[in-house]
Amino acid sequence: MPTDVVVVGAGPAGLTLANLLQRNGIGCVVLEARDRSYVEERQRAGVLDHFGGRVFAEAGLADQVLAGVPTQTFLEFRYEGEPRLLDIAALSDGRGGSIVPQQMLVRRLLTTFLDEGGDLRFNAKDVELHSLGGSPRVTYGDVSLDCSYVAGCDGFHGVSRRSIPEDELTTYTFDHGIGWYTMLADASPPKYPLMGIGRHGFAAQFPRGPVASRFYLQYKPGEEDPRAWTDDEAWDKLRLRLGDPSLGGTITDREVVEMRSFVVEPMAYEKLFLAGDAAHIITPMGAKGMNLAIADAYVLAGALTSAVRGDDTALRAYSDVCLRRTWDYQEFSRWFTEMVHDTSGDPFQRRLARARFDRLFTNRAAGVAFADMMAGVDLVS
Ligand code: RFL
Repeated sequence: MPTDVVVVGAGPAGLTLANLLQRNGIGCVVLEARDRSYVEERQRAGVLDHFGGRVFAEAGLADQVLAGVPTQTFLEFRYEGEPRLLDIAALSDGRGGSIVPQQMLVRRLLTTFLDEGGDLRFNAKDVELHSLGGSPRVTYGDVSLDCSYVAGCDGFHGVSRRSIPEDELTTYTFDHGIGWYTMLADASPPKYPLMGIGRHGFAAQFPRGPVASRFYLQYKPGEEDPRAWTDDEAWDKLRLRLGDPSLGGTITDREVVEMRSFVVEPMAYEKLFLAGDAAHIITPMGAKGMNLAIADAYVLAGALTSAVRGDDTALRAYSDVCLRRTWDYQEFSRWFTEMVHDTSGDPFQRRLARARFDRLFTNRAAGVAFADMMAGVDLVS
């Protein structure tokens, strides 16, 4: 039996799309390369912005997805240890985000989709896309699925983007020249997402559920190797940069994060549409990676629904609409990165970054513009 849409990948993009299509009565099959426990346990992002929350509320999924999650109101910065609170909710007319660990969001979306009769196939190995310009067919193992459209939601390393002829795509990449080392720890979460800025380098502590925190430490690529740091050394750096001598706990996961950005244009080829990390990677500054994936899925769900019902106008505009938001967020993330990292070591640049930071607290319009980007932008309306 042919289906309307084959969704490749069951991360935030694929699962958001699948749930929205299912709610709209559009047939879809989700193919996921990994097993269920891997997908449900992969810990990454932690903030759902206000726009992302609205996507689920509009679809009638608020109870399933957002129940019991705390609202993000303040951001705390410590500049050379001195605390400054930015009231994101007040500066954005109450459009605060929610603290939602990515694995919790994924688990809830997955359960909702399956409980409502969704077709999700784990361990779908060696997915291949065929006849994208005609009647698309997706194969894995000895299974073959005919469909009208394919949604490539399989992340940066997935098969979807690689199925597009190279000369059809323009790729933009940017290396931010900074190293980030991230650790998950059994350590009480901070009251508010916390960032330390100063001459010793950037550090951050973000809540990841009631008893865990994700930490970030800036390092100098080429000069330092954080993988050689002992946990005690990492804690010393975190205590210094975050101005909190009481920090400590068991580190359960360590990872080097590539501080790079990537965008591919267009986000569509024939009947294949890319969403989320398959089309763009953004640095974690500003917490927009998962939110961009959800925003793409929201636009794509509406466009595919109209196309299946006979009007493909929105589908033809899909890539342009999503790229506008993508570049807007890339610019914000870069701007934020420059403000909180001492990348150049140049004293003049450091003073510029300080001026940019101070303006958020002394100039309401600057604070409002920042909070607006944190809340997420609905470029469609
Ligand atoms: P995902 O989450 O990578 O999901 C893709 C899914 O596709 C599957 N897959 C395939 N399935 C079938 N066939 C294939 N050939 C396949 N190849 C892959 C994979 O198994 C997977 O299940 O992409 P998606 O849905 O686009 O979601 C994107 C987000 O996951 C990502 O942007 C964020 O996690 C980025 N990110 C952060 N974003 C934020 O908004 N705030 C943060 O604080 C934040 N912190 C982070 C992050 C990413 C991190 N890492 C590890 C890259 C922290 C880290 C450490």
